[in-house]
Amino acid sequence: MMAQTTDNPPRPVRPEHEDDDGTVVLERLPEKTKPPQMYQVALMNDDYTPMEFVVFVIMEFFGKDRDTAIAIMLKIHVEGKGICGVFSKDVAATKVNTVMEAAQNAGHPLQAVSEPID
Ligand code: TYC
Repeated sequence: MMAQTTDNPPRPVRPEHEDDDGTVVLERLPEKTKPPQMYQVALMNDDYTPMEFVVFVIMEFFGKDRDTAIAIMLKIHVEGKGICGVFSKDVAATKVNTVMEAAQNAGHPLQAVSEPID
């Protein structure tokens, strides 16, 4: 059995009632497991990171083809921010770390953020 998480607390059990023959019946409501909270990873625009490095990051760490990566990079450049993918909390955090480490190693100020989505 999976461990209970705070996201999916035990569902209430209906008040017990007695059957016709006096048997006590405890009826559990059907389990409804909510899907996990998902996180979008976005890159932020800055004035210094080369466009080609951003394209490389989006292709390498988010699995996008070159045309898609260019489109996302240009959206970030124009609008200030762009979503590169949607992941579970842990995977999103790892993506952010991976991008930030690659940027730092290359000497660029590129920033990545993870944000919960609806
Ligand atoms: N604005 C940067 C430039 O003109 C390019 C850039 C795009 C930087 C996207 C960061 O997330 C970014 N070189």
